[in-house]
Amino acid sequence: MKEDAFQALTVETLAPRLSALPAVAERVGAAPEHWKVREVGDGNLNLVFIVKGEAGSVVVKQALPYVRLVGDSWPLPLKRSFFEYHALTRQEKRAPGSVPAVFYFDEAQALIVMEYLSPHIILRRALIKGEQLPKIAEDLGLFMARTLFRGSDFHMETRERKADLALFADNTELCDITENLVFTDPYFDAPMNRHTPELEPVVAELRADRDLKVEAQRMKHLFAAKAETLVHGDLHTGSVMVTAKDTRVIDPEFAFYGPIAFDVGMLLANYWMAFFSQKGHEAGGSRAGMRTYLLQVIEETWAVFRAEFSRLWRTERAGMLYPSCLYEDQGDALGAEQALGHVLHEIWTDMLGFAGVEMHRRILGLAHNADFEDIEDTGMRATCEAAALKLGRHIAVNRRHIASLTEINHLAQLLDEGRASALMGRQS
Ligand code: SR1
Ligand code: MG
Repeated sequence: MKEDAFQALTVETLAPRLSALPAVAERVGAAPEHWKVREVGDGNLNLVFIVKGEAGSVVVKQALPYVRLVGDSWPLPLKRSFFEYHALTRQEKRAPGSVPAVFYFDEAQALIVMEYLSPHIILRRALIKGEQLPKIAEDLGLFMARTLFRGSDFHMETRERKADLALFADNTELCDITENLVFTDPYFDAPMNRHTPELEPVVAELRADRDLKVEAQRMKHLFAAKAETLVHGDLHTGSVMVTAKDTRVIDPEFAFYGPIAFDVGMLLANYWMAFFSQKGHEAGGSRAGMRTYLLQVIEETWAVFRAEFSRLWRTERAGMLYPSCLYEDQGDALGAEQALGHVLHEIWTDMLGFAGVEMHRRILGLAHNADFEDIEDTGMRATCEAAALKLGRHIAVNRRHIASLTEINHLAQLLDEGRASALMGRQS
């Protein structure tokens, strides 16, 4: 494809426009007249095509110059595709096999050709259906530990890391989306917000909650100022594709240098929301097993993340921070362990804050989750959402005083059973 002005692809134009690309033709087949093209994008921002031919299939993802969810009244730069491409290549290097293979990138057309994952489905969809994926806790715990540790000053050569930091610093518009939609809009009556009508009393209480609003802004402060590592930036269950045997992380267009805890908190928040939504998906039978499974996934994900992060700390700590010349080389391995304890503790407390605000923004803001949205009975939906809002408020405000996930999961169960309804506003 030539470097000409951007043109959005369509189902009709894709084959004629991409048939000359060896990266596509080699994998799909040389006869474009036999290609079958489907647009399957169900995210908020982009076009996604599956191109199937005699030889195989690929995915073609193209950014649009506006937010797809809202329309062309909200322009959004095409360069997010550039950041997605560069994040994918770094994630593949740092956590091999965890993202789709990239075959081709065209910056002017904001287009990435990548591996077609089959029979994978979006993790969020699997959890809504009640499927228990046996590998997600281990795979995503490892993915986060490896990408987040290896993109930081704990590991990278500082010159290379600063160059990368500068590269991703230009992803300003996508950061701006998160800064507003996640950390600010949910806490006042912002124009694009919406919520389930039956939630009104809970929403009013949250928006009047000074401790919560202060904590949400402290999380935003961290998000904006703690340029610690290359984060995925949008690691929810809609950004993961799964089978029982394989887990791949997709869609890192929000990647930038931010806090390690951000990805971890966002992912766990989406598991808690999946947990609270199960009650609304019980038409086909009880979801008790699914609830137990989701709480286990949360605990195991964090345990795997901690263990792998600690292993990398002990074996790959080659960056400028906490250098071994101060500890191991002087026979003070315990000093390095003490420092690791502090680093992990900070990730833990920050992770809880990010998880809390993520739960709020998916229920009160612009971009909602299918976990709750697919519950047609709005009374039931509001019951599920209210429990998630309360847990989110509790872990955000009290994050420095919470010792374990067991404690949080116990509270989640009480809230789900309607036995901790007076929680909000009573602790801070
Ligand atoms: C306007 S974009 C809304 C949301 O969709 C993306 O997936 C991000 O989560 C963003 O916050
Ligand atoms: Mg996305």
